[in-house]
Amino acid sequence: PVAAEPTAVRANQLGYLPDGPKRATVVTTSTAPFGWQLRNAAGAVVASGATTRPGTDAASKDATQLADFSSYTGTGSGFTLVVGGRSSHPFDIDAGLYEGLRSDAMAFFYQQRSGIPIEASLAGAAYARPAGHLGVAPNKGDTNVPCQAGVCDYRRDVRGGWYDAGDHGKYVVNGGLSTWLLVNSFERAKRAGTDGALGDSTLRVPERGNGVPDVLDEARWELDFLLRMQVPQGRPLAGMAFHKMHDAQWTALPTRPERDDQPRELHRPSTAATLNLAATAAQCARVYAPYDGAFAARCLDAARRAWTAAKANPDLLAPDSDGTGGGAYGDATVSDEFYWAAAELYTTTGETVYRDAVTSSPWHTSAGAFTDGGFGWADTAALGRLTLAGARTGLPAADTARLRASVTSAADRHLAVMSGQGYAVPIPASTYVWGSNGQVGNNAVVLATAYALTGSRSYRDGAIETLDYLLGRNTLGQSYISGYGEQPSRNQHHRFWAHQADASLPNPPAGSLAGGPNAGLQDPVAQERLPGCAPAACYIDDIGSYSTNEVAINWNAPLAWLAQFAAE
Ligand code: 9MR
Repeated sequence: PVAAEPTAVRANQLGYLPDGPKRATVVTTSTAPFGWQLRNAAGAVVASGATTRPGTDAASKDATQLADFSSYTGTGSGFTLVVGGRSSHPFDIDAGLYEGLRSDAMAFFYQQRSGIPIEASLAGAAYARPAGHLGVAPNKGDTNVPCQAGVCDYRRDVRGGWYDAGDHGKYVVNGGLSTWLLVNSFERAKRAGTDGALGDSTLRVPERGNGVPDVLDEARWELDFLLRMQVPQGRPLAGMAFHKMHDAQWTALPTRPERDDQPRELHRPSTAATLNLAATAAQCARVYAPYDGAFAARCLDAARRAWTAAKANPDLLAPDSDGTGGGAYGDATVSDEFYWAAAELYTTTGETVYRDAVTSSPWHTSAGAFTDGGFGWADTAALGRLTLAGARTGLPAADTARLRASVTSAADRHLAVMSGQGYAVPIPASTYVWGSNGQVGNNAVVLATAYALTGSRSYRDGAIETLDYLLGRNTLGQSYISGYGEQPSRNQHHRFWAHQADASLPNPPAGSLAGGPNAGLQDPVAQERLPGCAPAACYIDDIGSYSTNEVAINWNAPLAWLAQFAAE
């Protein structure tokens, strides 16, 4: 019998780092090894070897083999990997490979800003737009927002922040998680002594040149919004955070932010949002202290008040049913948010009350703090672990050692999941949920944190290899990051970057990560176009497929974190 020739060679379409892992996936039903050749732009073979590890990839159902050319350390552009007459897309091998993505993945946040004009000089002419939601007609504004009926009898100024995703909602739990990731990326880099690359005037933000690291300027835009979402002193439920604010009804697509005419409403406070604010504001107090003491003090005060309010109101759960005009972000379990908030408050203050809350939490010792599917806006215990494991706290040395071991054993699990698959994805086949690319990124953050804690090369390689998946080494040959690779996502679901719906509008800017394959098929386009898909193939680059192809701050945040790590 004739061995089945490969049908595809899937590689990172952007490329590889000279000192990083370099692997590609060969799609073939043959179990016999093939020779592979790495060719330079002139077509000359610069390295060669044989494929290994025939098997079936559970998430895509593809029969695959592996080509590993990690030992090649030359640099250049226009390389291809050729296997049995099939060629990969061309790619670079370059130490500066991730510089552009580092910048673009962060610029996504500037472009998602509400309440400020997006400047052509920073974003490019196609992406410039007037400020959204400042009370200029037809906007109803975010400056004087009423509550939903029965929630409160006053109005709040909740301007600013980032739009969550393709919609114009602003949700505290998701905003907090995303802010935490950006600030954490800076805290990690600072500890590693590589924060200069995130310093002042390194990003395209309007605050560049103000003496504050630009990543902290960007995160502050959201922190200021999150602080505004706290119920003020003297009101019922003072110190709690409103769960979210968004349009009364879903707007059509496209709708430019400044043309949204829906009423905006505050939804009732929740324990989850309050603890999320407590955690993020406590992290703010710690990290911003060297740059802006007054702001750090404001953050700490807000964090303490949020903690106290959540302790007094531990069961104000956000329901899954509140999804008209905006996402629900429902969460029935908040013990993990209590743990995360306590961990941040303890790390920042060292105070006994927070230490006791940490050590008495079931999440302090639970084996379930890290999961294969990864942390997320509803599952935050891992964030507390990551903070405590990386910090110098007053916890007993044995306790800190145990926390660190929990991070490395989670990272070991992710590595095992990767090596059990054809495409080295750090999530199992059963966890291709809404936003799976964000989960891939979050698990890569755990891997990179394990590297920071141990210096062990396998964790660094694992974190970097996850970028291969996001940049095209997958069953669809799809780069999920706009502007990067030969077959990038172009039509992510967004109300302004909506070229597919209105040719006068732009496509998403470079560096925007699509939500990714979602086996749940939770939108009409996915349901019509993707029936019977294997989990990793449940993706379509169509603006209507919001459950596979939206963008979101909590997905671009781990991408920005990771691109920064890889750029170092
Ligand atoms: O990321 C959210 C995902 O975990 C949920 O399953 C999904 C359905 O509730 O909502 C996702 O978040 C969306 C939010 O509700 C509204 N803004 C867009 C978000 C990304 O699709």
